[in-house]
Amino acid sequence: PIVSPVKRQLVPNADSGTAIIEQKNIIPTPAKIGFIGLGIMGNGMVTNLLASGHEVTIWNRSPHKCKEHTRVGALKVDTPVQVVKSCDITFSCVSDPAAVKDIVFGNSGILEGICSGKGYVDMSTIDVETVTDINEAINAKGGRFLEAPVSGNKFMAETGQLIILTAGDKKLYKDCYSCFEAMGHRTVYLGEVGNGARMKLINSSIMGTMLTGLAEGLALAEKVGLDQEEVLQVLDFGSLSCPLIKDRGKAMMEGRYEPENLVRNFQKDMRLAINMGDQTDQPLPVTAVSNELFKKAKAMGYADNDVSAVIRAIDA
Ligand code: NA7
Repeated sequence: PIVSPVKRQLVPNADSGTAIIEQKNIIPTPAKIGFIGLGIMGNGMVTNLLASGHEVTIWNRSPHKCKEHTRVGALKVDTPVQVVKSCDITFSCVSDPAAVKDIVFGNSGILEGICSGKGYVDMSTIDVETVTDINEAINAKGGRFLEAPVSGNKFMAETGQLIILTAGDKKLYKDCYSCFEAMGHRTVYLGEVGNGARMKLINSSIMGTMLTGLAEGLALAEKVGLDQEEVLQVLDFGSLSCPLIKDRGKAMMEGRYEPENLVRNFQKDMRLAINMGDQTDQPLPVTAVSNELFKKAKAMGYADNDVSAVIRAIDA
């Protein structure tokens, strides 16, 4: 894959302890940028696009989420098609395949405005079939399409640290350079449409099994009378020292589930990864168990909590 070069100075972030904030020096593209979907991830992405000097037009299904951005210069419109009509490149980051289909194929959707010369970049985590259908529909109207799902969380979106997994129109990938620089730490180009979704779902299935393994270990530690904080310290001394174990482990231990990644979105990723395994006859027994635990956490009322709440499905 083509990977964006690391050419920025990295400095430790004193507030979070584990994270790193990049010193960026971005020259914003003069292209007009649109952004659809101001959820946890989209909100941080738009903040960084605006902060780096991009001209951004926004739409969100619930309009109140636009307020913060219009105050600092974003233009707000009333429908997805208005975003596409007034912009050269439109990004989206919404919940799931159904949401992406709504904004692309629905009334006043992206398809009504896309035409030759315009680009559409979807950053949601969806399945290969949906992303392929969208690519075909956009191309049939003369538009260009790039998928660009992201690996990361709320903090990484807010600090422009996302890992961006692109595939599709190569020229559009290049045209998005300053936008990806603003939103991400690394951008990877993976070739044909579908490879972004594939890479993202594999990434999610590995993270999901790590999260449920961590939750299980911490629950067991409590049962056998070990201090969970000491368990996390011991993990941090060795090869399991990483933000996922450190930060999510602390959240699990303290029972703080303020969303960095939502349980409902993450369970969707696990479900889509399992579908991909089904289609290729690849057994995914570990992902399947992990998916059941995220499903249980959802059923227990933790859908809108952070993924660390999956520990509730284990110690319940
Ligand atoms: P959130 O915080 O749940 O945000 C989801 C966004 O998707 C939010 O802007 C929603 O609008 C929007 N949405 C959901 N359904 C629709 C439909 N049907 N039509 C239009 N807009 C919709 O998720 P995250 O930001 O954490 O994650 C976004 C993606 O990145 C997801 O694929 C993750 O897996 C990775 P609302 O504000 O509710 O009106």
